[in-house]
This record gives sequence, C-alpha cells and structure tokens, in this order.
Amino acid sequence: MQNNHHSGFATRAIHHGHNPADHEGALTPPVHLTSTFSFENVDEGAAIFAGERPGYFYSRISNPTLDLLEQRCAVLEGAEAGLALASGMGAITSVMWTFLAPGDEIITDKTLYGCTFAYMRHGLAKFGIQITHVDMTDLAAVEASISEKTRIVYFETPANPNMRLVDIEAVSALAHAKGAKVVVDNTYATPVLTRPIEFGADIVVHSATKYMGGHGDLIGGIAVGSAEDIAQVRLVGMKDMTGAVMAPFNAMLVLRGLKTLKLRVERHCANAMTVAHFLEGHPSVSRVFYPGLLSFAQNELAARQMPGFGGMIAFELKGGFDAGRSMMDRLELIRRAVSLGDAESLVQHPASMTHSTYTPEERAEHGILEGLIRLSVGLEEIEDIIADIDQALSDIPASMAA
Ligand code: 3LM
Repeated sequence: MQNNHHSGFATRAIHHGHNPADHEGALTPPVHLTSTFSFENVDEGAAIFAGERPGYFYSRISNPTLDLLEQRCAVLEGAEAGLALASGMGAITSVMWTFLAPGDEIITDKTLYGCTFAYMRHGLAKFGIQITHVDMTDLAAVEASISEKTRIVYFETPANPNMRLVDIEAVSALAHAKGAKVVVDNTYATPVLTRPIEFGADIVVHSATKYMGGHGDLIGGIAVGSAEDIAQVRLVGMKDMTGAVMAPFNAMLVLRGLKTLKLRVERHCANAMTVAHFLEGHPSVSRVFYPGLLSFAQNELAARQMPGFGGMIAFELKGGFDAGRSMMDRLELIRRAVSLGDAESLVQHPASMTHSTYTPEERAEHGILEGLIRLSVGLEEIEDIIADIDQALSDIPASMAA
C-alpha cells in the first residue's frame, strides 16, 4: 500500500514510500539528523562513492529523510525522480547550472518571480548565456523564438505576480520539436492543480516554502523529472555548483505539510474564488486577475489545464497605487508580507517588494502593473477575510476611489 502509485493523490501524499514496519513501527518517518555516514570498511565506502552499490555517504548528496520527501514529490507530480533543495531559488539555479553552458540560450515567459528574473537577467547573462523573454501566450511567437541554441524553455503557470497562464502542452511540443528541455515552476498551482509532466514538461521546480510546506515555517525547494535528469542535477548542479541541499529537519516539515496539501489547496481555491468575485463586484476595484473568473483573459485555458484555480489573486484599484497602499495599510486580519501559500492571508505590493528586482521600464515591458496588489488567500473563515477586505476598501478616502 505505501508504495502504490495508483492510489489517490491524498493517500500517496500521506503514505507513499514509508512503511512503519521498517522503522520500529514509527508511524511518522524518523528524521536523519546526520551530516555523514560511516562505512563498514574502506572497500564499502569506495563502492558507495563510485555508485557501484546503494548507500549514503554525505548529506549534501543524499539523506534518507530527503529521499522519502523526494520520492513523495516525484510520485505526486507523476515524475520518475525528485530532489529536495535548500530553497526554491536553490532548485531553479541548480537545474540551470546543470544544463546550461556559455553560448546556450534560454527562453522564458515575460513574467517571472522577481529573483528568478534577476538570476537569469543578471546572473546567467554574466556567464554568456542568452536570455530571451517571449510572450508565451502567443504560440507563434514561442515557435519563432526557439533556435538551435535554445537549451531550456522556462515558465511559471500561473505566473507570479500577474497570474498569466501558459499552455504547457502546446509550448512543450514546440520546445521538443527543436530539442529544448521544458522547465516549469509549479509553485503557484501545486501538483494538486497542475502536473506539468503529464502535459509534456521535462522538469518541474517548486518553492516548497509556499503551499508544499504550507505553514510559513521553512525555506525549501523541490525539483522533479526523469531519473537521468534529476541524477545530473543532484551530482552536478546541487552537489558541486550550488551546494543548495535541504536540511533534514526542513524535509520533515515539508513531509508534514504534504499530508494536508490537497485539503488545504481545496480550501485556498474556494476562499480565493469568493474573494475574487467580491473584488470584481466592488466599485473601488478596477481589475481582478484570477483564472477562475469568466473575465480572466485565459479562462478557457484555465478550465482546460486546472481543476481548480488556486489561492493567489492579483488586483488593481481605480485609485492606483496610492489607493492600494491605503487599502493594504488598513487591513487588520490580512498580514502585509511577501511569500504565499501559508494558512495566513498575506498581501503585498509586487512593484516595491517581490518584483522590485525589475526596473520600472522592465515591469512595464513585462506586464507587471505598478499599482498591482497581490493577495495570497489563506485558510481563515471566508467571512472574516471578506469582512477585512471590505472594511479596508470602504475606508479608502473618496478622493482616491476613482
Ligand atoms: C514571493 N516567492 O513572495 P524561495 N518561484 C516562485 C516564487 O514565488 C518564489 C520562488 C520561486 C516569494 C518569496 S520575495 C522576497 C519572497 C514562483 C518565491 C523562490 O527561494 O523558496 O523563496 O523560492 O513571491
């Protein structure tokens, strides 16, 4: 039962890969807080180092607690193998350093999380890798942009912060036709709502800091893909280039978070849908970006690619940033904080916070509005969330309402 790939999502999230009988009956997997592993003799150590026999030797390469998390994430995403890393950025950078070399090109969507954008634009570019940003909602533009030099096609769906979606199946087919790998950041959707590998993607990365951990108490990252690709990321990108390995204690916290991932995401979706409708009907709000709204430009793709629309909403007030700041400062329950996917509802201003890594000109070019407000709808009672937004909006000075 514990290794049954065919049981349902929540069952696998709770049981996959752990048999209490192998651990003195411990219902919860033990945490292996060890940096190194001893060998019976020198020959055994040499054989493990050479990969000629299975075993552990050092926790920057592998650790039994991380192993379990890696297997669980792989099975939840429908991938062969997984890797647990120190942060979402650790996952993204370890994958990139593994597969890119000077002279290669990476094609990304226009909208990316701020630090991912900075890493590619200012980090990778410094090492002779060409970054091309394409509007991936335009498939003809994607096709035209992929060249012989393109090694990786990279995107987020939904994208942080403006909720743009990318058609994973269509973009993967275009990338594969020219021999490029497709890497998808699935942090916003989680495997409950989208499993990019089932649509043809090669590697999926996550900030496990967000929904996977789910409780705002850790920083972590995950990468999943084919056994061959993930072995390379482990032994090249992670082991030798970034050293960005997850701590065993954090792996335990993510394993605990995964047990309730489906339940939590369902509640995030229900709460966010109600908040999105409320905002859309409010006279002070000019635009709401939420894939579940009929007014969302890519609502048809959302319905095809996602069984639910997630807990993230972006919106703009008629009074622009000044009204937005005023509204955010008046919130009493919803916390002003970056990050997302926690039990607590969180609000932030991308242009001055998560996406301040873009210049104002870059934000304009990449579709990130200066007045945009980003809301991570939490797990509180929906009546309390709505009441807080309502009082914060109704207090906006009349001069700012339009
Ligand atoms: C944020 N995002 O508030 P870590 N991919 C996506 C992300 O949203 C993030 C990462 C990767 C935020 C963090 S901003 C100072 C705080 C889609 C993180 C990176 O390395 O685990 O933080 O993941 O949008």
